[in-house]
Amino acid sequence: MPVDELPVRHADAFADATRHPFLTAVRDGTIAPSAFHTWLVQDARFVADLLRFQARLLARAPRAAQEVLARGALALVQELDWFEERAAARGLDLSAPALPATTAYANLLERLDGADVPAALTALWTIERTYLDAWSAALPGAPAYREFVEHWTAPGFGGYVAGLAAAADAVGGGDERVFLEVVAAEIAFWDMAVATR
Ligand code: MP5
Repeated sequence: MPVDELPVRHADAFADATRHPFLTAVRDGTIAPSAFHTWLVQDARFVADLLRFQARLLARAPRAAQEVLARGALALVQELDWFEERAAARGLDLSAPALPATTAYANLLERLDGADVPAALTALWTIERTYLDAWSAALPGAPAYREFVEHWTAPGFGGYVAGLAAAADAVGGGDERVFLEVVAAEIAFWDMAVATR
């Protein structure tokens, strides 16, 4: 099925990943700074893990998917710079150890390295689509966190997610099991940030 049907078909799970209390609190400015900092440090680790997954996917992707994946990989490299700047501005140590949800998500990505290309593209699209919708729910964002909300709600990001959808659909993506696994990992990631306040 087209990947865009997956969040419709699994609306409750998708809502849990995209309407999380973490995001409401970022919108309202009531997020505990320690919870936000936990998220930031762990998300920087996640992005490094995602870059590894995406580079491997690029290496085995069909010709038509190469450009969107290569552009996305460069965006991840630049995002790692951005995380380093944001962490430095807040005095955060990005070398802090991975928490269990981050490790579990990294393990899922490693497993998806071994999945077929349609499944892996569906996973990548799900990763990005959940972030697009999740941060959109936090708009406009409390001033202290606005740069993060703007980062994942910029028009260019929506265009990237649409490009990934086209790439996944072109190879017959839309694997429901993979979608639900990624959505569960996203929920656990938000839960982790809030739980470690
Ligand atoms: C993304 C992210 C989006 N940064 N963190 C999690 C836990 N899920 C999805 O990926 P990107 O590449 O930062 O847009």
